[in-house]
Amino acid sequence: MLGKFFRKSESEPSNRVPPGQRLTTGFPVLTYGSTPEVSTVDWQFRVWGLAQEKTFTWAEFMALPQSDFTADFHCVTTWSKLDVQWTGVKVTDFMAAIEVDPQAVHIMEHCYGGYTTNIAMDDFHRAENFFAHTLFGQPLSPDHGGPLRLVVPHLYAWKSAKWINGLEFLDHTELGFWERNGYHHRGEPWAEERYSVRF
Ligand SMILES: Nc1nc2c(c(=O)[nH]1)N[C@H]1C(S)=C(S)[C@@H](COP(=O)(O)O)O[C@H]1N2
Ligand SMILES: [Mo]
Repeated sequence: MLGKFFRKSESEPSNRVPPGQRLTTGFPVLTYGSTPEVSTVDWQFRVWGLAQEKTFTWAEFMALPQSDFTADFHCVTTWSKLDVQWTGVKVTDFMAAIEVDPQAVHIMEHCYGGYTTNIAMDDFHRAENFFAHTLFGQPLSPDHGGPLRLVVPHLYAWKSAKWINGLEFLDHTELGFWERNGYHHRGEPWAEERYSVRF
C-alpha cells in the first residue's frame, strides 16, 4: 500500500515541474552558436587546474563503468522534459578515476566550441550527475551534445554542458558564459535561481 502511494506521488507531474516551468513532450535544442562536429577518433577530455592533469581518449572514457539514467531536464527558458533516458558514466565513477586536490571547491566545465559553465564541487560531485553518450537508446546526436555531454539534473540545463571536453578544478568561483551574461551562478530550478541579481 505504502509503496503504491509513493509510486503514484512520484509519477504525479505537478510534483516534478518546478515553478514557472511547463512540460514539453519533444526535446528542444538549445545552443548558443554553432554545433561542433567532433569525431570520437579526435575526441579528447582533459582534467586540469587543482587536479593531476590527465587526458582521456574516447576509448579510455568508455572503459569507465557504464550506467543507465532517467532524469528530468529543466531549461531556464521555461520548458521541462520529464524522464529523459540516458546512458553514460556517473560523475562519481569519473571522479574515482582522477586525482583532485582537496582544495578544489569549484569547477569550470569546458566544451568544444568554447562554451563554459561553472559549478560548485558540491553540485558536481553527486551520485545523480553523469556524462551521457546515449539518449533514449541512440548515440547522442551532435545537436544534443554528442559525442558526450554532462547532465546535472538538479540544476537548470545550462549547467549540463554539451560537447564537454574538460574540467578545470578551482579553489574559487569563476563564472562561465551564461553566468557572466546575467544567469544565476548556481541555477537551482525549485528556487527559481534564473538570473543573477548582481547583473
Ligand atoms: N556547449 C554548450 N552546452 C550547452 C548549451 C550551449 O549552448 N553550448 N546550452 C545549454 C542550455 S541553455 C540548455 S537548456 C541545454 C539544452 O540541451 P539540449 O539542446 O540537448 O536540449 O544545453 C546546455 N548546454
Ligand atoms: Mo537553457
